[in-house]
Amino acid sequence: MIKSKSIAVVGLGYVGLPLAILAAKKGYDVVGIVKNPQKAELINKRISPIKDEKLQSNLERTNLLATTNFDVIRDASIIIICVPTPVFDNHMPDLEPVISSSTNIAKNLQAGQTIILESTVNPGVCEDIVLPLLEKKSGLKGGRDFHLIHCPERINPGDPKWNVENINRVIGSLDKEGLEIATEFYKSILTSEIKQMGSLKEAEACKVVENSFRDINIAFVNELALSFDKLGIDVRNVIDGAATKPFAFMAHYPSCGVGGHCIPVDPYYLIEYAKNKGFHHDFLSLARRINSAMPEHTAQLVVKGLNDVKKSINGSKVAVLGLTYKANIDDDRESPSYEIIKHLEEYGAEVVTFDPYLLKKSTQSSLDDSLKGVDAVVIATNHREFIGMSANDFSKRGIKVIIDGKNCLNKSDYSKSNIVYKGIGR
Ligand code: SAJ
Repeated sequence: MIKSKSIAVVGLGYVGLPLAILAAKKGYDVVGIVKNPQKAELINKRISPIKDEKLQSNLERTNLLATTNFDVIRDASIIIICVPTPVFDNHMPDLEPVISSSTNIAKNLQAGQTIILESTVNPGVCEDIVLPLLEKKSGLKGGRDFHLIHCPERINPGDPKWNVENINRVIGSLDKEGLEIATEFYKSILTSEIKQMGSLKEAEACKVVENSFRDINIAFVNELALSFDKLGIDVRNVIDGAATKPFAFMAHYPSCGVGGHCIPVDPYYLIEYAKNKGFHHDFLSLARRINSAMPEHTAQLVVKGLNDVKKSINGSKVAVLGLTYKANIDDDRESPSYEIIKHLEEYGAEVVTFDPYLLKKSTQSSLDDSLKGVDAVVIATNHREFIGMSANDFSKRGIKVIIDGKNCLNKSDYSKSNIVYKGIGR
């Protein structure tokens, strides 16, 4: 049984804030712990640090409090860790946020409390890293004095259908009572299904498997795109054709790269952990190599496109439209756009950028300004503001080359114009 209605959420980002607000809406007394005092102040003033209308309106209607002080967890019956788990440049998992949160929690841990880790980690992190930290710093015994749970987050930024309340969840636990407590908690705030896993490791493995599945499927169609470019076949049409098969096919689409804090990151958690245990994930590693090479492939398409109109990339001006990693959101973590820009500048191009969801990082303040005097345009993110752009929108500005990094433009409109159009595999 849950001991009281008081909950603490460590980390109020894309994962923690929606969860904290939902628990508060469902009648829990929720306190959020953040590193940044300005962020705490914003939330306490009922201002969401994440641009999301629903989140903002829900925050205004709850009693969620934010603080930078870990002492508050002493009064919580359930403490949920929702901190980021990035990877270093060498693709090794960076567990520092999980380790420092666990250490701060351990200093305040009370007998009878339940700790839930929602952050994405490789199998083994809960038992081999978090549990020893909690026990050592608190002097308490996991499974006896406190419960340790893993319930991997499945937040999907910007998704109009799936949200923190209706996405099914899996739960793994160190002990049976903990599993029941966590199940009771999630059932009290979610409308979705809750699946109890056989162990912490099984729950940890679910998340990295889900996202590795997506990464390899994207790599599959990215390789098809490179092949079909040579074969003169439109890969997008073929995928749409294959997708008419009502079973045993799941459409994924090639693009200029795989960004975000999940898909390009999570496979490395499994790759590195398995490597330490003596198994090499050749297939997952190959998928990562294919997807990581797409930004350079896209930059090469710009070179070829300019070459088709007898221009050199060196000294040309190129507009990269879109800096975020996916459409209609303001998140640019691991965005392929930055890799594309890096390659173009290495080739000697002058690059200007515009992203209506990330004006502060754009070099130009408007779409019109970003297209002035450019020789080529790369659509790097399929924002709603870009996908309807016609060939005339570009040709009237004297732009001769369009690289459609998300295959989101109407290709037939361009093939009738004197613009060189190149998509990814089409
Ligand atoms: N991408 C492709 N081709 C595709 C799908 C995606 O190139 O067919 C690219 C996107 O452009 C983006 C990256 O991959 O750069 C990631 O896209 P994503 O749609 O997977 O978006 P994410 O990173 O927000 O992934 C989340 C994940 N959710 C969780 O981890 C809880 C993922 O598991 C979901 O499958 C995904 O949302 C989703 O389906 O939208």
